[in-house]
Parts: sequence; C-alpha cells; structure tokens
Amino acid sequence: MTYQNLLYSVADGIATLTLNRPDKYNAFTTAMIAEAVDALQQAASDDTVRAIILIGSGKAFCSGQDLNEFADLGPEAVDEHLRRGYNVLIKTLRTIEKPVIGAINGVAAGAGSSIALACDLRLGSEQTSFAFGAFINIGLIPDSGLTFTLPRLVGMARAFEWAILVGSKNRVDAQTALSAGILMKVVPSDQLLAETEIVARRLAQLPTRAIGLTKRALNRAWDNTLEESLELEAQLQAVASKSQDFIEGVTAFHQKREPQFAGR
Ligand code: LHQ
Repeated sequence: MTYQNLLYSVADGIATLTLNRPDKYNAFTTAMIAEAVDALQQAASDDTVRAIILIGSGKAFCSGQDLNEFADLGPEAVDEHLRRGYNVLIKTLRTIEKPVIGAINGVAAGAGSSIALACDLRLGSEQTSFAFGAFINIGLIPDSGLTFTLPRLVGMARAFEWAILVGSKNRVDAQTALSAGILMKVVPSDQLLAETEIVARRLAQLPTRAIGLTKRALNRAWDNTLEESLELEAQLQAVASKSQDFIEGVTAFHQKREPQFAGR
C-alpha cells in the first residue's frame, strides 16, 4: 500500500510511523486509519523491526477524527465507522507483540488522545497536551478505547474528570501527564524524536519475543484473577524459555558479559 496520509520508515530495528496531515493537526480520515493499520501490520510482520515509534508531523500529535469528513459520514454510520476503523487500529496497537512508543509532539485530542494511550510508552515535550474531553465538547462519548485505557492508567475519579471537564481549551499539560504517569519523560521539543529514538533503540536491543509476551500478559492484567494470571505466566514463560534470547541471556550471565539479543 502506498501512503498518502502518513510516512513510514525503518532504520536500525525501529519503524517510525509519522501521521502526516499537519494542516489538519493530523486528524484521521477513513483512508488514514486504513493506512495506519497497514503500516502497523507491516511493522509487526517485519522481523527486522523490534520497536515502533508513532509521532505526528508539524505542531500536533493528532486531533482525532477529521470533523470535515465526519460531517459527510452521517450519524447512522458512526458505529460501523468505529468498528471498521478506530477499533481495528486500537486492537492492532494493543496486540502487536513489539513495543510501541508514542512521541506526543503536540496536542492529542479525541481519538488522537485514545491512540496516544494505546501506545505502550509515551514521551512528551512542553508542547504536549491531551484533550480527552474533545469528545464531550462536541456531544460525543470517549471512544477508540479511552473508556478502557484512561481509568486503567489514571484511576476512575481522574478518568471521569479528564473525560468530562478537560476539553480542547483547558487541556492536560505535559507536567500533569508526567505526574499522572501517562508520560514516561518530558524533554525539550527539539529533542523529542531523538530522545524517543534512544528509548526505542534500547527496546530494540532487548529480547523482543519476551517483550511481546509481557505485553500480552499485561493486556490481561486487569481482567484476570490471580489464578488466571499465574496460569498465563506459566504458559507464556514456557514460550519465552524456548527462545534463542533466553539461551543468550543465560549464557551471557555465566560468561559475565552483556547479552546480545537477536529478538528471536
Ligand atoms: C482539524 C481538526 C479536526 C479537522 C484541528 N478535524 N480539522 C470518530 C468517528 C466517529 C465518531 C465519533 O468519534 C470519533 C473520534 C473523535 O476523535 S471525535 C473528536 C474529534 N476531534 C475534535 O473534536 C478536536 C477538534 N479540534 C480541536 O478541538 C482543536 O483544533 C485542538 C484542541 C486539537 C487544537 O486547537 P488549536 O491549537 O487552537 O488549533 P486550531 O483549532 O486552530 O486547529 C489548527 C488547524 O487544524 C485548523 O485548521 P485551519 O485551516 O483553521 O488552520 C483546524 O480546523 C484543524 N483541525 N482539529 N479534528
């Protein structure tokens, strides 16, 4: 697939997906959602890719649904638009067994904030802000997984407050997001991509298979009982312990050297 609305590149084990409609603050159209899903699947199936960066071009990370296209869609089609579009995108982000890092370079509004929270880690700058309440601002409910991710990440009380009272005008700023734990680091904006690449390079040198299996287990963390989590860990550990990286990790330990993980 050739992409009209995003840029996709792979270097040094890192796939970088750049949302590329800067004039529209990287608002999502139907075509752009399909392109993003395609690019993520490409990154998932490419064995050379061991970490994925998601970033926006220009001033914004992503302003959610393109409201011009939404006007053409009509209310009858909204549920199917979500099922076929955003829901697939969010499920893809959460089930790719490789780490996805959001470089939240500017405002993340509506479904853009949901996509940011579907990444495994996020870095931000002083330009970063989250408008979780962009949905309520236009009379909609949070979608694209936000009712799932936001309370899990920040707790129910703050999730309600941020979904309802924090809109496009009074957004969650970078320092608040950092204190709440939804940003792992805040760096100067001209260093955001470079700092994100440092984290991605670190991740790309770790045992990719074990990271993927960890993500699979953590995805179940809030819904499993202790017994179910213990059983899932046993099953996934059986897989991890058969990986080349496990052999390398133990061998490097005995040889008192740094492991060289191949991601297999
Ligand atoms: C935009 C957009 C935009 C088009 C900025 N569309 N052009 C999906 C589908 C089905 C059902 C329902 O739910 C969903 C999920 C959703 O995401 S619903 C929520 C949709 N998003 C929004 O409501 C956010 C709308 N945008 C804003 O509130 C503001 O633009 C934010 C807070 C993002 C940024 O504010 P400012 O920094 O003041 O920038 P701005 O408003 O001046 O925007 C810059 C440009 O980007 C501007 O274009 P222009 O030609 O005037 O310079 C905007 O029209 C354009 N833009 N968001 N979503």
